[in-house]
Amino acid sequence: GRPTLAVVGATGAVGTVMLQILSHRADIWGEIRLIASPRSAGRKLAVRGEEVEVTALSEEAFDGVDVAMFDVPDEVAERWAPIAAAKGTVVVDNSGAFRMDPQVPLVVPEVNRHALRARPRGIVANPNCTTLSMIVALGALHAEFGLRELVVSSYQAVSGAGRAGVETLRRQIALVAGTELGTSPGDVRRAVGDHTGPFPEPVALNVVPWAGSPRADGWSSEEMKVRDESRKILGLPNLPVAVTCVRVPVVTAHSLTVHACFEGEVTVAKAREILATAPGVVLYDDPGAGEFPTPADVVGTDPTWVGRVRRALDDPTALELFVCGDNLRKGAALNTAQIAELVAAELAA
Ligand code: 11C
Repeated sequence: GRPTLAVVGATGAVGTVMLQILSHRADIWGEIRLIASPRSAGRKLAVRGEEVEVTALSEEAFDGVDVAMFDVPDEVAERWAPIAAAKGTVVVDNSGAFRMDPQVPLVVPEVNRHALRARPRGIVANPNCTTLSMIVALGALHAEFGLRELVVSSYQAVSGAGRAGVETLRRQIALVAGTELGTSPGDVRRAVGDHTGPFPEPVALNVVPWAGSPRADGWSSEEMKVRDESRKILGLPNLPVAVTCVRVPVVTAHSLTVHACFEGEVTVAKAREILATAPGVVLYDDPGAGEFPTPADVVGTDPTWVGRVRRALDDPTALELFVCGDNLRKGAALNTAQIAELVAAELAA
């Protein structure tokens, strides 16, 4: 029969998008079981046009499950993914718990699909949404030109921090709307008060150069993830990567500016040809006609959008790009679903 899929963390920001995606993609699954914390058990959620009751996370919840897509906090994944895997379920996990485990492949189907085959722990990891928002475009350029160094800055949407991130931005926008705030030091912070949610500073009328938690020497966890995960996905363990992660007042769709250095000289014409034909990438790049991707247009779409392709003025081996992708779709739920579908195809073969 057709494989059974479990969605673990079905009620979260990413889980909600997972259910939408499962309702729109080719219907390859038999049962789709929805699993969440005991707090959400008993709720009914729509998937494939049917109401499905949410089951509480437990060992028995994985009985007969072939593939499970996890979107839960790191510590929940750390505990429960091995339990599911021990029952024979292939786990596709979107937490940070296993991404850098050498026994766990970190997969982006358009870039390193081959890595999926070796999964001795029965777990496959899905990259962080910021890494995913640029890596499909970079993978295509790397395949042709050979990547040598990366310098990136992110412009991250608040939904990367989950429902709480979105609620925080909406509340702050309501507090500053129609005011003259943003004209003297600290006025936005005073208006927003304690309502900074998961962010260290106000995000409305502001940009915040911080995402995640502190790591050594002033780096953030999010910056380390972009560096470590890019290296692993591209198979370039020593790639020099400099990252600055910044939160911006956007609901959904992460953007990045990219300075990518290659092995030899590059041309914009060749780069455009690669990006225009790469699966999963849309080249939208005609600034003279006002055409470049922005989150307002990219949200809700599947591809990685690329614009502003230029050759560095001072280095004929380097390209500058602006990339933009929906952090909840390709950045999380869609890539997870793509991996789960590849696993299902393998199990059927
Ligand atoms: C954000 N990318 O935008 C983060 C959230 O490792 O999957 C996702 C954290 C992760 O805040």
